[in-house]
Amino acid sequence: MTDPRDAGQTLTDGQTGRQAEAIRTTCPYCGVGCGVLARQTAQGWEIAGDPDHPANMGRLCSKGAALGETLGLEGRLLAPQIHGQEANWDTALDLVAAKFRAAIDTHGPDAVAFYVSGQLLTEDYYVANKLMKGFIGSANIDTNSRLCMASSVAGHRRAFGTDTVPGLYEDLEQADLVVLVGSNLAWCHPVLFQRLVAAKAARPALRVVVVDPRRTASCDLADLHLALAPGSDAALFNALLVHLADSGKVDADFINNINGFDAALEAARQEDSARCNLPQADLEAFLALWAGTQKVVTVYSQGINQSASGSDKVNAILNCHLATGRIGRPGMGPFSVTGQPNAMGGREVGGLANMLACHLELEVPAHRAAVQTFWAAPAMPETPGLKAVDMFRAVEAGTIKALWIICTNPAVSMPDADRVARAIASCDFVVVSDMMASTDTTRLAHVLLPATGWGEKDGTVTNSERRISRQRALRPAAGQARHDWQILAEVGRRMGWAEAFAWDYPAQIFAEHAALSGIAGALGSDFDISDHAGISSAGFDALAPFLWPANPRQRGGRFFAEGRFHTADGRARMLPITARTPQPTDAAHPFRLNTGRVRDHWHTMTRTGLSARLSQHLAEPYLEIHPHDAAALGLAAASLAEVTSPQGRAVLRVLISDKVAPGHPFAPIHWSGETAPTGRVDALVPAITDPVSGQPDSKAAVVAIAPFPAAWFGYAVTAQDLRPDCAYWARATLGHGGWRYELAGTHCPDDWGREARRLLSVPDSAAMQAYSDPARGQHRMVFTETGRLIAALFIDRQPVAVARDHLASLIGAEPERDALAGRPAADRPDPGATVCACFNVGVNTLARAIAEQGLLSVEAIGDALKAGTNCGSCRPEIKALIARHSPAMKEAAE
Ligand SMILES: Nc1nc2c(c(=O)[nH]1)N[C@H]1C(S)=C(S)[C@@H](COP(=O)(O)OP(=O)(O)OC[C@H]3O[C@@H](n4cnc5c(=O)[nH]c(N)nc54)[C@H](O)[C@@H]3O)O[C@H]1N2
Ligand SMILES: Nc1nc2c(c(=O)[nH]1)N[C@H]1C(S)=C(S)[C@@H](COP(=O)(O)OP(=O)(O)OC[C@H]3O[C@@H](n4cnc5c(=O)[nH]c(N)nc54)[C@H](O)[C@@H]3O)O[C@H]1N2
Ligand code: SF4
Ligand SMILES: [Mo]
Repeated sequence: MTDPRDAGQTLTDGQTGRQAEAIRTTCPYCGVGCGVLARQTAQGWEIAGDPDHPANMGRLCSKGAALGETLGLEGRLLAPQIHGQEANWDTALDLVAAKFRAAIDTHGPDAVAFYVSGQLLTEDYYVANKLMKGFIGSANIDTNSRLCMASSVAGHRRAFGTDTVPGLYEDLEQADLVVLVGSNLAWCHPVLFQRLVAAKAARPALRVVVVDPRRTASCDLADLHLALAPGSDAALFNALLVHLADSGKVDADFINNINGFDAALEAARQEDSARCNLPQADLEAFLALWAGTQKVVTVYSQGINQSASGSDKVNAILNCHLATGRIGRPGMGPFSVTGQPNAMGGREVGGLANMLACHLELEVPAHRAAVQTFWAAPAMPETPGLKAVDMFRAVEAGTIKALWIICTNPAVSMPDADRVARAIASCDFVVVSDMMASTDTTRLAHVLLPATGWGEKDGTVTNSERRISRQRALRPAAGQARHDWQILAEVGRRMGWAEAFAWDYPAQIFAEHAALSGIAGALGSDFDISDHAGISSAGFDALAPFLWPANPRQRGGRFFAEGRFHTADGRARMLPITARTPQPTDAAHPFRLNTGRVRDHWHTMTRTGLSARLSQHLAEPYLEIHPHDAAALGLAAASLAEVTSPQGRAVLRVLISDKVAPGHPFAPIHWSGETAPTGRVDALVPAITDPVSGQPDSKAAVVAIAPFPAAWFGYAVTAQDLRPDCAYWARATLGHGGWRYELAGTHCPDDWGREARRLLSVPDSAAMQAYSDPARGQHRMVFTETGRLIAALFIDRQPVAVARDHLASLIGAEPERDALAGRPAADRPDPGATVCACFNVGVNTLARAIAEQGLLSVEAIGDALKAGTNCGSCRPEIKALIARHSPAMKEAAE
């Protein structure tokens, strides 16, 4: 194999003239797909945005910028394990092949399943799909994209005949109106959001509307925020369709290319937009703006997809773009933004249980035959396999005898997660491939296989605008880790299919996929990258980012402007949509729980959780709840709430905020058994799915909320990696080998000194300094060994008030006199929770700068403190702080 480093271009450091080699690669987090330059320095990997990558043109968000902090070996799975014991690769792979073979021979091919991920590279994904669908002969391969993109895929296929995203990122910049529906672009696609921010700054006439029941950071840019009733989006877009028809905005020429216009309009007329619960003036403003603006892009994401009627919501949006012909032209179109770095690539290789490779259809005999011939496959399934929720139900029922989970953490991220974890635990044979040793899912595996991670892998990913970019290895594999495609191919060979799985390099897999796409293109598929069918290893190493399609008929560009679609008659389909109400709340479960993401964490935090910077923005699982609800429930700010649903239970920190509507609190999805065992929100979420797409409704669990009966609250710092034995704990890394813990318990011990040693596993040899005020329930204990602080625990009857970062900074240090005071000396003020993760600027630092130095604009703060000047994701929060802390604003409010 050629050395991947050969692909790195030599770049000159403009400032110093120093020559250093940077490797061009792609960020492994969100679907924006930013280009990254990684350069090795004496201090470690220096990460920068690639100025030549068309997705980001040099920008990175906080997560991308912190990639260098996640490249250590901490927590990595470095060797295969069988039943928890280290094993060699041959033994582990032989066992996997034998167990899958035995299950298939005894119970048939549908007795096995793969559950994979939109974070796999296209080459990994292609091999998994080929092994299951072509050789094992079952379609039981599904992916976490079922929880993410399935409704968009279903909506696209119903409307266009294929799963095609028609537009490009530059459409957001060229539009006169951008509508963000169920998308918190500011936090979840930050670089694309920053492109929109820049476009609006350059051209203030560009209008932005946010449609989200929650007032998110994305609303900072919005001219109009429609805080509609949860789940009512289809009614909104039905109202829009009626308004478009009644105001003469239907494109009479374009609808000649569409079937179903009349029925769609008729259904829309039956709708009552009152269910959106919007102020009439706002609703009318939105309808008029959308109707009156030719160049409109409607961006949508999980607020649409993750719903029991997500596919219908997607089609309600597509209907409006089709009826007006506002699709596939500059500045116009519906735009489903993908979540994971390779959600799009997974759709291309056919990773969903109801698809074949290259956008071909499993249930179309000619498509099946073409793929079977190309693969020389012994057996191809004729019917779709089990979709994620059904797959784990089959595992629970015992009909799946062998399960292989790759690059995803379903024990945390699936709805009804406790039940899913139990199902996995009950399965006869479970293989998990992950880069990390200890996750809620790896804990349940019989065989654990170490996978290479970002920085070690070579292959391609496709971003939200259909751009295929290379991920390139920066360094050798950690320990004995192997690439996912290699592991899968090894098992394929051991199951008897040596020839079909004989690749040596990822370039060969990419070339095979590209060749198959040419055959698919001839059958009418939109996904045709046959330009690259003959690519060499060197060509693959040097491959520059490109848009698909890439074939002699079409290279890049948009789809559908000419009104030709991939259906049998070439026409698009508009669907009659009837809005459906989400699962109703009831007296026992009167709240509807919304769930989603925070700015600086990625999913179950196995990687972003390694970065102290990223862990300081929001360090704990929380429940964002409206002041009226909090008052009615007797929930104090910063106390803990116990949230229960028919499925399970969670304990979350109370964050009182009018950004959420009464009755509709929000909780983030990122915490797991590793970081906060009672903070797993998917324990609460029911497995209700969209009947068309099979995507779960992750945003509308019905729950009850009550104050958690805490007898004490605690804050601890320790040098050890612990799982404290108490009713509530959540932890975050301090980066320098220490951890901070938030704790709570329901019973007070007699002796806090002894209890502190037990909770924090403090050795008897450690000396304790303590302060106690039993009347107020306050106890402070600081433990030292050879004069250095190894642990500290602060206890209070109320949520603990302490300078958290100050205490954290003392780990490993010689404790100063003020360690017990819980706050730093006056000359070293506490920076507070991180707001700007790029430059590590805390909330207290910002508040002081605003109040004392009178810095009253985001720009002034940037000049003084650098905060907000890199990725820009924290600018909305800085703006809010200015509003809260500036003396002028305070006066105005008084
Ligand atoms: N920081 C960060 N970024 C990420 C990720 C991450 O983990 N962290 N994950 C990536 C992945 S895989 C994905 S899929 C994307 C997801 O990106 P987004 O979809 O933007 O993120 P979410 O926070 O899941 O949900 C979006 C919004 O939907 C709203 N919503 C809830 N119910 C409704 C409703 O009924 N109607 C409407 N209109 N809105 C509703 C929520 O209030 C929320 O603000 O993010 C990607 N980017
Ligand atoms: N309630 C609720 N639930 C949700 C959502 C929601 O909004 N609300 N969102 C859903 C969505 S959109 C998504 S995408 C899912 C995400 O949920 P998951 O996919 O479960 O989350 P991750 O933490 O990204 O899991 C990826 C795993 O793969 C490992 N890994 C990383 N790189 C590699 C690699 O190269 N190879 C291998 N083999 N392993 C690797 C990581 O260590 C980690 O354990 O969550 C879903 N669940
Ligand atoms: S926006 Fe951030 S997380 Fe997404 S690809 Fe770019 S740098 Fe990575
Ligand atoms: Mo996702």
